[in-house]
Amino acid sequence: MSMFCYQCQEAAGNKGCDKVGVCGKKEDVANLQDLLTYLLKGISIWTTKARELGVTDADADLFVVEGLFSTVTNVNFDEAWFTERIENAIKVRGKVQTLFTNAYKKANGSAFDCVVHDAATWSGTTREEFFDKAIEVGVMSEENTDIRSLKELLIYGLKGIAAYVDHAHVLDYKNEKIFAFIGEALATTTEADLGAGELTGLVLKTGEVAVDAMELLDRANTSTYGAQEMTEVFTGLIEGPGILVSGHDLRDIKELLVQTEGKGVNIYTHSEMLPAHAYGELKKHKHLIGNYGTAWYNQHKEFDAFKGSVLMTTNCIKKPKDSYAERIFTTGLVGWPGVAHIDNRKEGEAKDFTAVIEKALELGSIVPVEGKKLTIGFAKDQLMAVADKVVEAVNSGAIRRFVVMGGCDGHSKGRDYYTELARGLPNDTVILTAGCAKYRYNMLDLGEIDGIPRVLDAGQCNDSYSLAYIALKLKEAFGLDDINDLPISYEIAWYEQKAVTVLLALLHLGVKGIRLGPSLPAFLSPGVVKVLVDNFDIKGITTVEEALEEISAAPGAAA
Ligand code: FSO
Ligand code: SF4
Repeated sequence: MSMFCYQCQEAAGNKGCDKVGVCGKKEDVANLQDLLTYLLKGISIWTTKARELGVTDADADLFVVEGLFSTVTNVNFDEAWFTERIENAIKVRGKVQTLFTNAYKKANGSAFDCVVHDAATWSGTTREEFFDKAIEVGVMSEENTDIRSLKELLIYGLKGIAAYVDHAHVLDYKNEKIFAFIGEALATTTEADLGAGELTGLVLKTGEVAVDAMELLDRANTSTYGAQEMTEVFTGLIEGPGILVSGHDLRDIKELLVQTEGKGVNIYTHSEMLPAHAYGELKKHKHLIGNYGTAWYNQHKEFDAFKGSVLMTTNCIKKPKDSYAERIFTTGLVGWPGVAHIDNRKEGEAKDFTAVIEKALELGSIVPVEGKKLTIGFAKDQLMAVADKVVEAVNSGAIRRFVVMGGCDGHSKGRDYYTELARGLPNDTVILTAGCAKYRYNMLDLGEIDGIPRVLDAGQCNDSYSLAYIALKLKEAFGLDDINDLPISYEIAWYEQKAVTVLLALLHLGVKGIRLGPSLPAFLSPGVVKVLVDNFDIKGITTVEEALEEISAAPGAAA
């Protein structure tokens, strides 16, 4: 076996990719990602020890967060990038180690001489050394299947948290407690004889911290760009040069909007960038024209057909086709070998998107396409603004049940389930959604109930906080003691690790009976699945008919 990865829903054979990733991740990159993760654990051993003595290193904390985010599915495929990160990880780790040992000496009057885990000390310089070590420390190095499963579940939950924290950090919002938890959890995975009980506790705690991370990001986004408002978005293309922006980073699109002001270049959102249209500070730019395309997995077809520049701000990037390889750009932690990359911003400055803009101008007008209208903007603030109306509709029986259909989209044929489910849901149900999963049904024209759209779109997967927030507010409004007494069914579609984080957040909030699809994660061992079923009644999807029957038979609020 030359690599092993089973972190996403498209893992080969729903077991794991062991030659090349279904996502396009090559053996070398997969192994370097494993080694980077190992070194992030090593850095975390020292940052955690240093914290116990009251010493922190903000650069090291951010390095860990960025490192985790970079290994999320479909973020970065660049071997050179990971090689450099590994070299830097060794340097960062050395710096934190010194920070700790100095603090230790000061506190204790003697030098620190305890034995530490290999992750905290191992070093290498050559390509061979990196790959030999990567093979030794990869996912399969843990032999106990249940422990491996719990460790990976924990690490994937942390990867999602890291993505949220990194987005918030870009907007200058931070939370020391979250950094401390990420470090402590990563360091704990290196402990010998770590039991299933302790790991399960950490996994559940990850759900709690995930809620904090989502709250932090929500605060960062809404404080910077205003609360999301109900907004109609055009789904076509108009005459003139254009740039299509995908991914999740709002600061990137804001800076691009500012830099294209008055230049005759129109900006369009793709996939998870759709909610940008709902923020006052973004939608005020009149050349933010509309949303084009669907979810990430259709990008070959859609980027091919869109004849302007394309900017990927985060996941999910696929191997660019030759037809648009010269007009696609990456930025932030995203990378694909050979694709032009827009550098990070320098302290106090915006990123420089000149290359993306010049390419769009050089390409000239894109081909206009007719579009429809999508209504978005139902994150927590907009939902709270219509809360009275919603409660009234529930009390009158006009809305009988909500179905949370959040998460991701992907290639799997089984995802048609979500289209058919949405189409078949009774007319007195409302879908609450976030993430790119919505592209399976957001163009179905499902209508309204008393003026409330039947698809309430809270935004990106990163905005799932709004879904949890609304559930808790409804529980309060209806005077319920248990979140499971709410008239809500959960149909979560997962693909990558942020969805794992959202799932853990829902479990932390006490939500039971979640249906997870289109397949259960390959990284969950039968033993861990049993724990989830016994404690949280988690289930996989079966047929649309069965789900519809269950949802129709479930009690409404007025019952
Ligand atoms: Fe989708 Fe990709 Fe947002 Fe994910 S674009 S799949 S959960 O990275 O991030 O929902
Ligand atoms: Fe396979 Fe998914 Fe890992 Fe890519 S991220 S290598 S598709 S399991």
